Amino acid sequence: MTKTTENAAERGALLDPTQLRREVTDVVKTTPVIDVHTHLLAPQFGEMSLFGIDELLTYHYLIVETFRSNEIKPEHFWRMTTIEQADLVWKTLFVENTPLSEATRGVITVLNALGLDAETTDLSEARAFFRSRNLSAHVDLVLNLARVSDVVMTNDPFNAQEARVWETRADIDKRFHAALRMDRLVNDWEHTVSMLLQLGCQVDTRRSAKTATEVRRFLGKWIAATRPVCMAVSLPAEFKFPASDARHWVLREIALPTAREHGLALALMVGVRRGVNSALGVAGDGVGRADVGALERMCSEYPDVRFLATFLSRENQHELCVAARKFSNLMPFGCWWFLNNPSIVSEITRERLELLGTSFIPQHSDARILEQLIYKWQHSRDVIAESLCEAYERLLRSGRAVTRQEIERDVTRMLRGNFLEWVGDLPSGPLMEPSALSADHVRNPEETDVVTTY
Ligand code: FIX
Ligand code: ZN
Repeated sequence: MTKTTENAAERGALLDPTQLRREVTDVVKTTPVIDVHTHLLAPQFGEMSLFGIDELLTYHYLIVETFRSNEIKPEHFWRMTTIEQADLVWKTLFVENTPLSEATRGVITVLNALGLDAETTDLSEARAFFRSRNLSAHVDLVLNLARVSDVVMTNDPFNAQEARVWETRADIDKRFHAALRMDRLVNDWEHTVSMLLQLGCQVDTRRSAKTATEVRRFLGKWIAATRPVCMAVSLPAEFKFPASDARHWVLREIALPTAREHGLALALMVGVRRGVNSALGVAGDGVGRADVGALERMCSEYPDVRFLATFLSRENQHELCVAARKFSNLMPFGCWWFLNNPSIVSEITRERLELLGTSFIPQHSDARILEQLIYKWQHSRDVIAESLCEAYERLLRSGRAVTRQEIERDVTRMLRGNFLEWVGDLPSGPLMEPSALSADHVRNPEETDVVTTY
């Protein structure tokens, strides 16, 4: 017996690789996770809170896959009702083809988790099941099955429909936390100015100090009303920092000062190419390799702001890890969108473990439909567990065994602690007085109504 194994036995460490594997898998599967980026909305948001088989099947990931296996034209597809679209997706991807892709397998995982027939040719049983569910009991069931304790939503301050909910509902489910989405301001300043004017803000198109102050005031009201856990923005592959464009001005004069003033972390999601095929609507976005140097310069210039960052291109993942080694105000998170496939999640998670230890957030779900939490987390946990098993086994071979408590500490840090360190305690108290946003959205609610795509 070596000195290490003697000590390990005393500490109750796991020396047997099979047992180590069992414990790691169990801890990863059972530790509740904070889902740091989703597009879910709490049930109090009514029809904006999506769930059920028809929504699952008309997820934009599945719509594009349908166009690859069915000759239907997008313009025809968009004219169909949601139920007709769901039937077509099911027939095309699940009946006429084998659901091997990650997004199709996800639906199979969900159906099985809910005790529904995943081999059926028609959706009537599934539809009846979802119709019969009491929404609040259903949310509890899904969060329990997915072992998700908290969900971070995506909240667009220019969405009047959402604003009305924040104004009128004091009872928003406390497990759902707001994130202040900055896309319209940062990526579409010219159009957003006119929305701000309609909302009664004293702004103009010139990038003046007065305009910046007024927009920060507008955001301050949203922050008071929704108590976001962080701010978030997606950025295109060609994003530069510094730059001389409107995006740079909004970031420097509005977003970053707001993050500073309110002590909010800023999540940057970099590398999307919006509208590569605009006929596909929300499904038409693509990916491009971005410049991680832009993020490094931001982290360096704003050492007092905490950044969360995820890149869409596989080619940027190693550079992101290296950047995080240089800047302790940078937290890599998630395997975003086209990266959320087992082979790539595995590669990225292993790379991050090797370069960053446990100082990263391995995954977020990006769920848009409630039940996706079940599959996205089940699939991700399988891969995260496998990557961790490998890392602990390698460590064991080098002469250091770990205990169950150490595994729990590590996994809790990755699935919860790192995010909490960045954003502080998650708010759970009552929101501000419900009427507080009215001044901004009451002038002409119909005119300012936008359908959010975030
Ligand atoms: O910008 C984003 O937050 C993206 O995640 C989405 O807009 C995208 O459409 C998506 O759902 C990816 O999973
Ligand atoms: Zn997203």
